[in-house]
Amino acid sequence: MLSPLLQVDPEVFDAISSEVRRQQTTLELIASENFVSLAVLEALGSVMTNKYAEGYPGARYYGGCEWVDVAERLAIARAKEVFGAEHANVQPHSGTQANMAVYFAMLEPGDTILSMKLDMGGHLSHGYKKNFSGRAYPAVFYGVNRETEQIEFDEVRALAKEHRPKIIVCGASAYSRIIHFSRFAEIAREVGAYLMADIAHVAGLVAAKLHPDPVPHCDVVTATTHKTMRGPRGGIILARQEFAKKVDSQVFPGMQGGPLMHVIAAKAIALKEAMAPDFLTYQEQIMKNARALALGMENRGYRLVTGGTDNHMVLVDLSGSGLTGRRATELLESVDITVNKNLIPFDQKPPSEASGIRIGSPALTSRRMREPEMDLICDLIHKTLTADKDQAVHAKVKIQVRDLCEAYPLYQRSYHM
Ligand code: DSN
Repeated sequence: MLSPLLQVDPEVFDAISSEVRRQQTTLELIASENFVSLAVLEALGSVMTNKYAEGYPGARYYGGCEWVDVAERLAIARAKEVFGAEHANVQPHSGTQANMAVYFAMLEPGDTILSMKLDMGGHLSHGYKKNFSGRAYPAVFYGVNRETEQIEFDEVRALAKEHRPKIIVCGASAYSRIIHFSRFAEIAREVGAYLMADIAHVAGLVAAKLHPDPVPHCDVVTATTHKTMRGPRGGIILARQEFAKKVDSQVFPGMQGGPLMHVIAAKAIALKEAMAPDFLTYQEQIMKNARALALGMENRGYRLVTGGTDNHMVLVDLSGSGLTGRRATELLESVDITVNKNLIPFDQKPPSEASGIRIGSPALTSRRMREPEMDLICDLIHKTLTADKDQAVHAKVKIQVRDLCEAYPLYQRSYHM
């Protein structure tokens, strides 16, 4: 039988089939990407997408919500259990929207945010001037120490004392070291600020207790479910009970209308998967693989920002290689290795060029690759970057990439694939 999608829309069918092939045949090293389980995929393609459910379980503005209520209640209960949180809201469509709801709940327009600078590892939604967060709220930024390239708590404290922010935001998108939530909490207490942790990147490591836990130290914690958590694309908010009502009312009706119930069902599944024993093994392997990537790149002569990694990502400084991050990304893409260009601390180059690349281990760990494969991948990266325009070398690397992808197959059982 022909797939309904193929019959209705061969162009989109073709785009999806080609994307499946791209994911199967490339080495995915983007630190924020992952491959969801077939169970999560099934929920994302389910009839729950048909349902309007504005409101919360048991208190909706539409009839017929009994089954979406089951899914949302499961997601909420599991989020609270996985992260040990007093309250969870699983409706934000993304991490940025989770952050927006928190700001709406805790700040008035004009209140100051203190957060990590975007070009030192922070995130757009932490007060960047072109993002809603920087337009609605004055933002002051801490960076990293020039020598250690790590967060400097004396700087955070001094800025907090000078600017008296209403909220301190900790958490990063391009930072390969531990975030010490307890130290941020001390400073927040000293200046009477709220503390929010955005653990979008390290949520899976936190859930597995391999990274310090923000929940006891923060008023509110936001996360995405699609990075190390290996769930559907989306956001969640964890909060102390005292902020529960405020947060909920700012997600809906404050910021969003109807929740994406198929995504919420998929979040429930991913959270159940996070409670299974092999999730811990998976997260441990993510960290081992990131350390293997760090070692592999260092052994081949590359400088790593901060000198290494404590989590799932490595920032590689390419300024000694004569390549920009953009050029390296293009070269690697030509041999089917996917990374992203990334600014390094105190970068002299603009973001469109950048002096570094960010590489991460979650996606390839989901394909069950381990340390020897990470070392081989570093070799392939090094060969590609040093061969520059040598087509013969690139062709050889491409074959090795294909062999590796075939040895660690992805999505072999789904009807689409
Ligand atoms: N775009 C994400 C990342 O790549 O880190 C953050 O939202």
